[in-house]
Amino acid sequence: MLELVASTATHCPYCSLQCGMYLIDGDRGPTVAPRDFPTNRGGLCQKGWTAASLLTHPERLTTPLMRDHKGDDLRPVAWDAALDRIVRAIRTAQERDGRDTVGIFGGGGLTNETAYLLGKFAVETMPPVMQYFDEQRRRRGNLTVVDPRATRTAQSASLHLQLTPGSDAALANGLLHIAIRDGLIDHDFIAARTTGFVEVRRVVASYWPERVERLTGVPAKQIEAAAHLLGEARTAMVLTARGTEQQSSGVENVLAFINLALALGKAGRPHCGYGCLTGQGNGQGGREHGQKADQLPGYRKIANPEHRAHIARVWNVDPASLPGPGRSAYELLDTLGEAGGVRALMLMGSNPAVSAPRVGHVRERLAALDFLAVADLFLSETAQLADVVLPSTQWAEEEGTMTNLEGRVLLRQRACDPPPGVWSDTQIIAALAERLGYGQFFPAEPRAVFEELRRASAGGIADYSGITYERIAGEDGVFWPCPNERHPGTPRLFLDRFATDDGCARFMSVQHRPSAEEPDNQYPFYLITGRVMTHYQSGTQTRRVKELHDAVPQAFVEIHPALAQRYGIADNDAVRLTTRRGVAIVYARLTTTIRLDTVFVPFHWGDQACVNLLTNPALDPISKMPEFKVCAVQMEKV
Ligand SMILES: Nc1nc2c(c(=O)[nH]1)N[C@H]1C(S)=C(S)[C@@H](COP(=O)(O)OP(=O)(O)OC[C@H]3O[C@@H](n4cnc5c(=O)[nH]c(N)nc54)[C@H](O)[C@@H]3O)O[C@H]1N2
Ligand SMILES: Nc1nc2c(c(=O)[nH]1)N[C@H]1C(S)=C(S)[C@@H](COP(=O)(O)OP(=O)(O)OC[C@H]3O[C@@H](n4cnc5c(=O)[nH]c(N)nc54)[C@H](O)[C@@H]3O)O[C@H]1N2
Ligand code: SF4
Ligand SMILES: [Mo]
Repeated sequence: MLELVASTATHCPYCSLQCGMYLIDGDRGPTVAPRDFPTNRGGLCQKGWTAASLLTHPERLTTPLMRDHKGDDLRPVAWDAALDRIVRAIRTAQERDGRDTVGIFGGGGLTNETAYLLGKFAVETMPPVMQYFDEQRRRRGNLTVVDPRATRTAQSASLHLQLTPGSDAALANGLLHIAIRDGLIDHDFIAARTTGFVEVRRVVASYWPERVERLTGVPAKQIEAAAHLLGEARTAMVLTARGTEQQSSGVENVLAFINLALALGKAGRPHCGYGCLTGQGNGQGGREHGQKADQLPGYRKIANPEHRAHIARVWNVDPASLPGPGRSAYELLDTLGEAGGVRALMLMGSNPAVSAPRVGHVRERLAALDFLAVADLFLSETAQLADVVLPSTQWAEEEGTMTNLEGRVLLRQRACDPPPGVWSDTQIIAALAERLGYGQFFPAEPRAVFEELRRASAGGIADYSGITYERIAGEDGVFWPCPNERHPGTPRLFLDRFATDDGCARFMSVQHRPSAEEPDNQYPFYLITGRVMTHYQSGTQTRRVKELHDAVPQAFVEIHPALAQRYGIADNDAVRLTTRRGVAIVYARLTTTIRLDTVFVPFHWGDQACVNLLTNPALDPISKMPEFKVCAVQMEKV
């Protein structure tokens, strides 16, 4: 039984808004109530409202599970047996093939304390440290939306540009072309605070409206209207989320939109700027403190000698013992089990058997590992493949901090006891470290971890050294950077200078290039992917909440009725979707809100309904973000 301390002020376990809520003790188990907090002002979405039901869910893992040999069933075992087995597997892989053969893969839902420890664990004893890419949606004000679908957001917008998938950079260049042509740009700002404009102006000169209309499918008149809406607004923000970024040209797409914001002088002052919205509960904090394979705590670079020396001092180790940059998420998954690649993998808070691109291949790679350990709340699709499964505490059962999409550091208080036999992620990491002989470096208490994180981040870009649990609780969160306890925190970055050596923002010229896979005779349509409101990520959690399951019980494909008719497909028909990677079966949902040349499938389901069986793992060359958003598909009625 759960023992609730009382009604406790906490935050939603899911997305990066980190809405404020209370967890309340009730006769029929725990429930939540909304709490006034700057990001949600007392509101919650349906996922937030139902979040407490997972704390007492009957399918919850409450004991470690293990299989002795591949092919055996998972059976309950004691913690000692499970942890010893993991440590043996790590030692075996490292002794035989070197330390690069052990991988760590974390998720963006973990607390700062867990992310920091996990990063240190891998940094210290095993590269490559990993983290999944993540971000978030929140768009307000006089709104222009760029999306191939007329989503609810798009329908509420003043202007919706329903572009061809993968044509974002062309659109941004076209908007800038018009802004220059019609005298909307801010010459003073460009001169005082940026470099590189001349080159970009030369490049966008060839993006005249009629050409951009051909490339993007957006009528030239609408592009002109959007340029004026943005250029004439007193203040404006340009925000991107996964639609623009999860493409093999994602970085260029984002740069093209940043060029636009800079040229209009809509950056480096209040209520203006470019923003990339992180998505997972702690997608922001995770990347600040060590989950990405090229980073160290405080947004430091693993390849920078000064940064390495600072972290090595805090950790009391030789800088040379810190690994070099690791592989990106998909590159790691793609080579699992190969000779010289990762042979033993520890996963915490991530479900790549559903969420990774080209998931059929990823499932094969996971199966090819010598050893896989997974720490999760439920027996996720990935946990089902593991040799050892460890049961972890949920949000309300462990103290810790999260950093939301604003860069505001929040405190998630412990509101109830975990079920007996369930350990927190920090306890698990500390216990493994102890068995590996590094116990003194890995505190299991979140507060002790946070104290060390403060010191490790000191002087970095994401400086947390002035932030304490008490301040966060007393001040509704504190914004980094916050270099000392008297510092108020920094809600706005870049007011005086940008984060470059000379303080000037850089224009970067970008050309449109097509997606890695464009439609052709065999695969005639664009397939785009994304989310629905009532489900979260790989669905491990939300598919188990009755209200959320009932709202959207299964995967579907949005098809324009005119297109569906030609394929003899009616609403709710089973549809077979095929790409060069694989086949998925989902149900038809006919809607006029989608383009005629495009179909859309959300990614929250596993098995044959998993859209990632279809997606293209083509990576952006710089960010290594997979092209989740665009590939070519054919379809037929089953
Ligand atoms: N309900 C719910 N909320 C969530 C999450 C969740 O799983 N469920 N996850 C959280 C996380 S981790 C993240 S990262 C965020 C993601 O937040 P968003 O990025 O807002 O969500 P997505 O649905 O992935 O993609 C957004 C839109 O991109 C569009 N799109 C597809 N192709 C293109 C293209 O070529 N160009 C453009 N411009 N748009 C395109 C899709 O039609 C889709 O509507 O959401 C966070 N919030
Ligand atoms: N086709 C397609 N694929 C996508 C995307 C897309 O738009 N389209 N979006 C991508 C994006 S933006 C993201 S962020 C990823 C998300 O991909 P993942 O991070 O793999 O998805 P999650 O469902 O968040 O996985 C979290 C797992 O950790 C468990 N968990 C939750 N909290 C905790 C905790 O505190 N401790 C532990 N140990 N476990 C916990 C959950 O039960 C769940 O099984 O998916 C990506 N994949
Ligand atoms: S899922 Fe996101 S928007 Fe919904 S309640 Fe939780 S934090 Fe708020
Ligand atoms: Mo994400």
